[in-house]
Amino acid sequence: MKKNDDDKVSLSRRQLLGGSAKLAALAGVGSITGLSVMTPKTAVAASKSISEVAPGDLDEYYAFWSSGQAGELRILGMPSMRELMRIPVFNRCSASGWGQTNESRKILRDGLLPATKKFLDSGNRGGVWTNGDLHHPHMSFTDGTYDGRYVFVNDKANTRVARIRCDVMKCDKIIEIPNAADIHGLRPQKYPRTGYVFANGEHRVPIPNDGGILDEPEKYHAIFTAIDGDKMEVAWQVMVDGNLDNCDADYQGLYAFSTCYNSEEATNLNGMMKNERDWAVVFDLKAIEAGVKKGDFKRIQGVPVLDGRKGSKYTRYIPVPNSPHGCNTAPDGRHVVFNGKLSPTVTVIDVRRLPDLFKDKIKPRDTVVAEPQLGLGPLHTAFDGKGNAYTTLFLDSQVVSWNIEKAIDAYNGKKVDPIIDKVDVHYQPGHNHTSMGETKEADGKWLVSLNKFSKDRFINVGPIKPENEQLIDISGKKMKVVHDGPTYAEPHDITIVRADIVNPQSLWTKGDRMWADASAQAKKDGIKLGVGSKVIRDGKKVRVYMWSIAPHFSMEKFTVKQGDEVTIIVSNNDAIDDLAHGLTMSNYGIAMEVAPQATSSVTFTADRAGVHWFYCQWFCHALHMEMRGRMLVEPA
Ligand code: RUQ
Ligand code: CUA
Repeated sequence: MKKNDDDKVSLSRRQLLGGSAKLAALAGVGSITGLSVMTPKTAVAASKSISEVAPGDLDEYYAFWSSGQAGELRILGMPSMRELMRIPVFNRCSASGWGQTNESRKILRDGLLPATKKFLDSGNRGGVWTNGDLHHPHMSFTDGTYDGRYVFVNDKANTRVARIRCDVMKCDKIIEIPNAADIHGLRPQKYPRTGYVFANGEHRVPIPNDGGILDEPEKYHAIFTAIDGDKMEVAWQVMVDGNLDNCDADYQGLYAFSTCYNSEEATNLNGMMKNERDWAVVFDLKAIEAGVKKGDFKRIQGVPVLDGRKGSKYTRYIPVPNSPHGCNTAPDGRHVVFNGKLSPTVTVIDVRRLPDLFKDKIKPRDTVVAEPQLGLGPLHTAFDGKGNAYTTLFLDSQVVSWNIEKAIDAYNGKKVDPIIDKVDVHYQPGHNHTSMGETKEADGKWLVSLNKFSKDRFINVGPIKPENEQLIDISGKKMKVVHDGPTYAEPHDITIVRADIVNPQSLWTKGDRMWADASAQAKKDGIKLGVGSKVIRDGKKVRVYMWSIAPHFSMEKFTVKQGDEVTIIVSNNDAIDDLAHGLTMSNYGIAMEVAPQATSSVTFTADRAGVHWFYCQWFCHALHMEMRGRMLVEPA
């Protein structure tokens, strides 16, 4: 039996791969697997790892992993650090047909600005973007903690924000952000709920950016955007001074924060700024909402843009040492940490001082309650919910743990050292993240350091190396690196969510809005999806409706004419866990997944005459290989 044979092969492969750390840990086996670089000392450490999730056991956390320029979102299990799934978002995916199916193309295209659509329709660009740069995945919140509804992500490459539905783990909305350039920092509102998704336009650009301006920097602006996360529409924007980097929200629903770098460059030409420091910008959400209500904005490209530059009632600029990067709100609900990057310090403010700041009763620097010196290149800070913070030191290749209260005491002149521990990481960490760490339920169990370089930590795979995501046990006083995890280009940031919060479905729900267009068209064609099996000719357009039950397509063959625009709509009628089908049209460049109870469709021009086999490319049955049919394209 084919199925059994295949199972045997895949099992032994799986055993080999899954057990490779253990295998390598056994002296003498290293040479067989080619992992002879592993020293006995690390081998012992690996075999004792408390992060091991034994075969058949399940992880405690979902970790949503960005992939940078790869453009997708990934799900890893934690603490095993096993990669569980890839969710295509801004990329093209060969396996699932993301970027090619009608359903995904609608999502990739609908939220683009008219000018971008026009651009993508010209010059053989294919109508949708096929690349993206996904930095920051963050789950939606209710009442200060994750709620399992959505994960929001940014695209720095093409100025977009996307939303992933956690019920089916698919992207359902992508919008392009007008007026801003290159969305970087992204965080959801924590309280009362998401609510807003805050997004930073990193690069300053002329508004409007129509080619008429180059060397008039005073006409360049950076834009802070609040997106309505339910509707996936821009709610409002605020124009600020400086370049926006990262952002976060408070636990009270009153303020949002952004780090701002490059202030001198932003202002020296119009002579407004001689400050040696850059800023953290605080946004007063209630004042902004009132401003929007009152009409105190310019409508640019359809969205309200408020003026939040220096002196505005909507913002305050807190001077912090040059080029701050990460921006992290502590789970105590009071402290926000701005990470120095070029300065060895982080700056801590207390949000309870912000009302007085906005009333101008205190100066911006009076909101600062601590500024501990931690080491070289602090980029991002995570928290354990017990009053401690963990900051990555890019230049030192370390993570430093420190106590917030002690840092405050030291700032007030007490002779205390806030630093608890330092641990080497390999190498050059960017983001780090703790389990549940950006919520009020931070549990202080795990920390992941996302290191930009792996260098010698894995067997050499050529000039491009994986990153190294290291799992660190923070349950004790001393941090302990317990696992090295290679990941490909280039995870920036993660969100670690307790498994009980995330409850995806195993089957799609028939009639899901994902394929609403196909349902509507089927209705017009007098067909019920998953029931009808029919070829509809509509002038030069041909619609082929079929369904699948392992190991069959409901249609063994169909005929079209050369030059027809063919749409194939496949519904998977299997209602069994993990029983996905797909359709690949050979030698046509067409492939799509059809998950259990889902419908997928794809449209192409049948401009190549001949017999073309279509087959199912997701292993579904002992007779999976036989699951196929033929399309005849009659010559014109
Ligand atoms: S950034 S390495 Cu794109 Cu989040 Cu800091
Ligand atoms: Cu259906 Cu393979």
